[in-house]
Amino acid sequence: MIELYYWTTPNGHKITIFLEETGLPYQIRPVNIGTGEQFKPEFLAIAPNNRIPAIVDTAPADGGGPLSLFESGAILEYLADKTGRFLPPTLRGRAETLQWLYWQMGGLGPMAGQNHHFSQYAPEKLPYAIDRYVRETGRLYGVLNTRLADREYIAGDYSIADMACYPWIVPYQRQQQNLDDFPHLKRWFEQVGARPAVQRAYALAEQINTAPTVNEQSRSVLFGQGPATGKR
Ligand SMILES: N[C@@H](CCC(=O)N[C@@H](CS)C(=O)NCC(=O)O)C(=O)O
Repeated sequence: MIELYYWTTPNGHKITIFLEETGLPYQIRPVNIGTGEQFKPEFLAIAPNNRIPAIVDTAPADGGGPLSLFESGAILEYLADKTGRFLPPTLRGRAETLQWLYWQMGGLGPMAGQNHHFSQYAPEKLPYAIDRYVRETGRLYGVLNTRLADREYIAGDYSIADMACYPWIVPYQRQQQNLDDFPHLKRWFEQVGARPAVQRAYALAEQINTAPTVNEQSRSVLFGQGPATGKR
């Protein structure tokens, strides 16, 4: 059984997509990051970075005790190894897939996240910051568009690289991007979005939370963090 510590955000959706695709049994443990549940000691014991997603695998392959993990890329890689799905077993296939997974983790996710922050949430509209992250998001969309020009999925067959990138393209309008400027990316986006497992993952999110996570109350919880945050 996989216990998934989850909230309804792009990094959370990556893991529900994987779990829905594979049918691996899982239970959701909602962590409302807007009300500060990411600072509860029991969550910090699993996820010391006070961020979702995190998992506990109650039956790891080595037969040992429960194994906990945070960081969505590490979780996807672990679950792919556990199930033997969505990460090719070959040396080159694995390297290529992980390369794009970490491109998402180090590039698309953080840059689109800053784009959301400065465009939507920052109390001051700072033109330099907005321009910087909207442009960088656009550059990364361009990289993905070029990559998808001559292939169906990001790295060989549909893989954890696609599952990591897709939820970060879903909010493309909030990121001030026009998918018509990226036709190969648009084709891939529609193809991935039509997968039944992806649709189940997003439908599940609607059952767990329909309110925006960032509002007046949650603003200080999410954006007021500093060195003392999460100290135990
Ligand atoms: N690199 C991390 C990022 C996780 C992350 O930023 N999670 C956000 C939601 S998408 C979160 O939990 N935020 C809570 C907070 O800011 O306190 C991962 O991919 O798992």
